[in-house]
Amino acid sequence: KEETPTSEASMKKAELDNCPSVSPNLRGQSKLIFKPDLTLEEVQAENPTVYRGRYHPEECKALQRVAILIPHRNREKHLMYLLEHLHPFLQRQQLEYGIYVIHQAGTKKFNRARLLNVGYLEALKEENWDCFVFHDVDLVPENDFNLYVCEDQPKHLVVGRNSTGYRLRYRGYFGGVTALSREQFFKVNGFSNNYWGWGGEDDDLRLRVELHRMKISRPKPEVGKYTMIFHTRDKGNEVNMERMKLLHRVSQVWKTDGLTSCSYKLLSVEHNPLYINITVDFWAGA
Ligand code: UDH
Repeated sequence: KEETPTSEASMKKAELDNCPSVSPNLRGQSKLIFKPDLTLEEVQAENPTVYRGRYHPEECKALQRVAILIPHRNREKHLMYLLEHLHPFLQRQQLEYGIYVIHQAGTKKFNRARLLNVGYLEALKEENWDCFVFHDVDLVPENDFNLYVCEDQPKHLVVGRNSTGYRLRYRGYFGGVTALSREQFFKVNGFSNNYWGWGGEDDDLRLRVELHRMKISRPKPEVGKYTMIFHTRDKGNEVNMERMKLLHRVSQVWKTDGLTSCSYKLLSVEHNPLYINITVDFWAGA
């Protein structure tokens, strides 16, 4: 009987024992330093085991395959600092992961939620990821016990950030960094595609989750700590005045507005050493 050809790498992976549920390499809270003259080449040199934006531990079989999705436009410096910290952070957690940056081209208002839907759909074309972490570019985790894995309920990972005295912004806040399994995100039909500019799309996702009788979990406050890299409001991301109106309609529209109706023009998919860059454009009227 003929054997199915298997690559050497996947055979090696199959022979490994599972990684422990909590990695022995975690360090806990750390003081973050942002060197003003850091370059992407330096970050690359510090991460020789990351290949085309992806990594898997050599010592054991990761418990989950996690795709990190970062919505992006014109924040290169923030992206560099996030990559600098996130790669070693995820490696200490012994995860198999890929970092996807979904870049919005053009001058249309920024649409964070639609970019994240694109990230989910495109990332699944190259790997059947178990878990998706939706990650703002300016939030850097301080404590590696904040595990970037999915659980039986959706997770909100940013309990507090330095800029708000490490307190939750408001009750029910579900923005910044969240983790949903492939199935959880699929079940709620992803994000709405209709939030242009700043605000509302994260509350919309919370409502979708609640409509499906799921319950958001959070790490302990001392673990869910982030440093926000300071910035002012971006051009093209002005406050969305429609957001309250949209939020009132979630229960009527979630089925038809989301992953199932996400339209975009894919301009490129590039496998850079430290991340996969997906560039899209949302045309007028879309
Ligand atoms: N983003 C970009 N480019 C943009 C807009 C947004 O990359 O032009 C992404 C980025 O990942 C960012 C996320 O979308 O982290 C969320 O946008 P944001 O950082 O603007 O949202 P946040 O709530 O800040 O963090 C709002 C404006 C802060 C003004 C502060 C004045 N006191």
